Amino acid sequence: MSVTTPMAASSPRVTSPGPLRAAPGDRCLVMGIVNVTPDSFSDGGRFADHDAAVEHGLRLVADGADIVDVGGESTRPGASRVSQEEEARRVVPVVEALTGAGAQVSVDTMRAAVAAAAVAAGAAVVNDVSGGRADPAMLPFLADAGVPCVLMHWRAHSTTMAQHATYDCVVEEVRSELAQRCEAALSAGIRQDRIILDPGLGFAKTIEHSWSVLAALPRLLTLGFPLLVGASRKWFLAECVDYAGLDGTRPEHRDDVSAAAATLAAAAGAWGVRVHTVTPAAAASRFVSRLRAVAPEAAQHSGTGTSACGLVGEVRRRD
Ligand code: PMM
Repeated sequence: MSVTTPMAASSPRVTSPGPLRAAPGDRCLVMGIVNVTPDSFSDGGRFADHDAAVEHGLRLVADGADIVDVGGESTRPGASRVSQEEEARRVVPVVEALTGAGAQVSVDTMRAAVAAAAVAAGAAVVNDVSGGRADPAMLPFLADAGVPCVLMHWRAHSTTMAQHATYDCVVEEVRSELAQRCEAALSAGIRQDRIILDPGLGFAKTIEHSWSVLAALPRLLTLGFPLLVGASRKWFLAECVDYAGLDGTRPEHRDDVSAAAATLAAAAGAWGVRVHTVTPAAAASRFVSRLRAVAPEAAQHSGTGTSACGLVGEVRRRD
């Protein structure tokens, strides 16, 4: 693959993309989740109704969310797709109401048409879990609209993604496939400073894969792009929840360990964390930011950003 100018793990944090309102002091941004779905793994059905979704989004902002991520299609393993019309019907009015109330909103969609409607309704970011792979119209739309976008590591739709959880070295393959998505985005005309990457924890990954990727965030940061990390309530965290009578099989019982993951991600230098319960992540973000103020290197990984499997691919920076 192509030449690179990788960001050294000890260099300054990659900052907020384009026109997005950064978290003050450039601390790790907290993205609160609003799933306007009947079937998401963690909160399916709770906010499927418009008013409940808007109320929840505003609650997340009051709790300290810097941005609210509104999605209308479940991506839990095995989930089937909803129609474009139904997805737009679920998300667009919620995006409109939340932006109207002053919230900064991202739209979680793999469809360019839904993204376009949400951006027209005020969304400031498009969060495409397929990294532009599910809909060929997505990258050209993003280039044209100029909105910041999250490109997540993704191999297949939810119905079949478990079959794609095969890697020789998960960290290097995720890194290389993210680099390829960056190349595709840049070739489509998306500005470099509009791109945010996400390793896609739990997507086409076994429990062990997700742990390995979470442990290697500094390596992924060497691609030189802001990184969003979505560990919140995911199944791979369940094994840590064996205390205080909590039940790890229940997603809402995974909030404490999700907060631990958010702290780790912020300390590694992630641009943002995507979470269901905002207050502990807001605290983690501020904690790491305060620590970084006295010792920038202490709050950031000081390793080399290399991994045992060696280098697979790089992104050509277009400065
Ligand atoms: N995870 C889910 C949905 N959207 N978007 C990004 N960028 N990263 C993620 O890890 C991610 C996502 C699935 O979790 P949910 O159903 O609880 O929202």
